Amino acid sequence: MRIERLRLFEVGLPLVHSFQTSSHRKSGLDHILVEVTDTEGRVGWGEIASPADPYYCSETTVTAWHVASHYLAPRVVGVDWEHPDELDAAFAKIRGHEFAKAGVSGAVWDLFARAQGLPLATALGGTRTEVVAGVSLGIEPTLDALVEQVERQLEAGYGRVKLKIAPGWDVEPVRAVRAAHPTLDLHVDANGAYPDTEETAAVFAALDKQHLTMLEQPYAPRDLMAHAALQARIQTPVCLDESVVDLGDLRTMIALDAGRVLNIKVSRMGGLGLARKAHDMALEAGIPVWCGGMHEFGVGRAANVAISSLPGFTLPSDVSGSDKYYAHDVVLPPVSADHGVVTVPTGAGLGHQIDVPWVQQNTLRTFDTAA
Ligand code: OSB
Ligand code: MG
Repeated sequence: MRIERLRLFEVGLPLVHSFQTSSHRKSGLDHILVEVTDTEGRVGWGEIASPADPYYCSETTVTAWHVASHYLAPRVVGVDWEHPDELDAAFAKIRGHEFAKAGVSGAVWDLFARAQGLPLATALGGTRTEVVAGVSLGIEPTLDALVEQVERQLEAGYGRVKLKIAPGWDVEPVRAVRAAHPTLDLHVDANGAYPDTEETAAVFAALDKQHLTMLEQPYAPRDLMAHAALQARIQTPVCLDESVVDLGDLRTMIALDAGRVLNIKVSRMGGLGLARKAHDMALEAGIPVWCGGMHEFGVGRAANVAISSLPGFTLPSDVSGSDKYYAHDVVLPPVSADHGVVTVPTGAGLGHQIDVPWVQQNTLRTFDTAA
């Protein structure tokens, strides 16, 4: 196949409920949509879900735009290829910038699946027809507001809740939610906000008594040793997110027993093909995985649903319905969860149409290149 044209659209959408993590608060997001067109006029879409600021990872919307337009587009447009995995090899020459790579290769995967008339999930080797979704709740101003958010999500039918924690907002909120819901599938995510000290060890020892499904990314991303030492001390499985950006990191995690659960984010791993390889390696090592989210618009969200259909994704994924974050998403129909379950689409590619007028109406800038 050969791609003849690649376009980028930086699109801004407001969030229905502002979201606070250990590092910052957001009330709207700008993501970059990628459209590729092949020589036969077939189209594929991907999403670069990079945060605007370098707090989750070192990428930003600005660096992703730069890398996608200057370094990735020239490796895609006018090049003959048989399978999207070939792109990962071409992109490997560029260090890092996983979010930018994931968005561009995601568009190529969508095109590849559509060209074969296959759902993206099937093209990836997915076997599930349904994916169980969980919700991720940000830091709220008060304990009451948090407990109310949890109630609201349980009423919406979700069965797994993840709470963002940060120093000063950890044991108390978890105890409050746990007291209200003794059997809830509950887990916490620190986004690497804790220094590795005796004081924080006491926090994790207290959380270890709360029957959490997992404790996600307590320490700084590169500190695999601190995670391994913690995992040896607590019963709760440690889950790694920011620490694992390539297969080498995953190998280190397994060798050190630095965690017993893996959060696979398509964006963080550099794309669907690499996410699938991480899934295969984790499955082989007996590590259960789930798909994490980056508040994706519908394009990235549909790709997350597709990868979550692979057999090793045995834990609920962050693929809640579009409506949890956006009043009007960029895909039709929007991604929807029914009682916390998302049906894997059976249409070709992502299985959703792009709402092009809505994309254009919310576009902040574009880039266009042709062979
Ligand atoms: O660590 O999972 C994370 C959002 C921004 C940055 C980091 C994370 C998140 C989420 C999003 O938790 C969850 C979702 O998209 O549903
Ligand atoms: Mg996380």
